[in-house]
Formats: sequence, structure tokens, C-alpha cells
Amino acid sequence: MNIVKTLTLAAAGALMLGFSANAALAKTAIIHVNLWDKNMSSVDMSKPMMMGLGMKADMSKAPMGITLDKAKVKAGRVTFEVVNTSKDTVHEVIVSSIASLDETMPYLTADNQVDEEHGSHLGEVSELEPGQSGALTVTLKPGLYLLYCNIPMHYMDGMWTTLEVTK
Ligand SMILES: [Cu+2]
Repeated sequence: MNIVKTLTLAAAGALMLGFSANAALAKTAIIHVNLWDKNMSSVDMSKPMMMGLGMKADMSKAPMGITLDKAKVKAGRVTFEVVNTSKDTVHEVIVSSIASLDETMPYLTADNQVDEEHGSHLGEVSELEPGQSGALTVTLKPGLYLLYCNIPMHYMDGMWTTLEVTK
């Protein structure tokens, strides 16, 4: 169901139940998420670049990444509006809470993927084709969050960023 329909139904439901429409249409902070890559034909996909969270890599060398239009947002409902701006590569974004910027994510070396089952997985926009967009709404508490792409190798090639949620 698309978000407009969802909001309309939520508002109608709230009115029938006697709540104010304001409560139903609780404010959502919008964060624009750009999933990007540079010339993928020059990227060696045979071995990971070891550019994950907490690895202190030079992120300016990352051949792909996730860029947010804001690094901080207030706690509450947050909608990530995600666009895959790659010309040729599928990307996705997963939202996880993390304890610190030095944290090392659980990793499945054989699969070259973050172990989603053992992290705190709050939601995702999975597998967007090049040029495709999607959205995810979550309610976030104050703290640190990691946004990453879990297409094999992409996380270790630098496809992640962090978000701070304030009180
Ligand atoms: Cu990716």
C-alpha cells in the first residue's frame, strides 16, 4: 500500500474513533537518502575493502556510499525517502541501532554481508534497481543509528553512514 493511502486511511480511522486528525498525522521528519556509486566497472568486487563501521578507513576512497541530507534528527517518526542513483547497480538500505561509532557489525565473511539476524534491524528498503526509489518510516529513540547496504561486499566497500537521533 502506498504511503498516501496509508495516511488517508489512518486519518479516516482516527476521525471515526474520535481522535483529532492532528494526532493521526503525527509529524514525520523526512530524511533524503542517496544510494550512490562511482564507476562500478573499476571496482574490484573479488575482495572487500574493509571499510566498515569502526574500521577507521579513509572513507573518501569508498567507491560507493550512502549520503543523507541531514546527519541529525529529533526522536520520533522519521521517514527515509531513498533513491538509488546508480546507473547500473542494485542497492538497498537497512536501518540498525548501534551503541557507538567504534562498533564492529557482526559479519558473515563467507557471504561478504553484515549478519542482519544478529544486529538490531529496524527496517529496510530492499534491493532498489538503478534509478528506483522507496521509503521507510520508523519511530526512532535518541541514539546512534547505522544505515547500510547489504548487497554482498557493499558494506565493506564503504556503503554505510550514521545518523544521530537527539531528544
Ligand atoms: Cu549497495
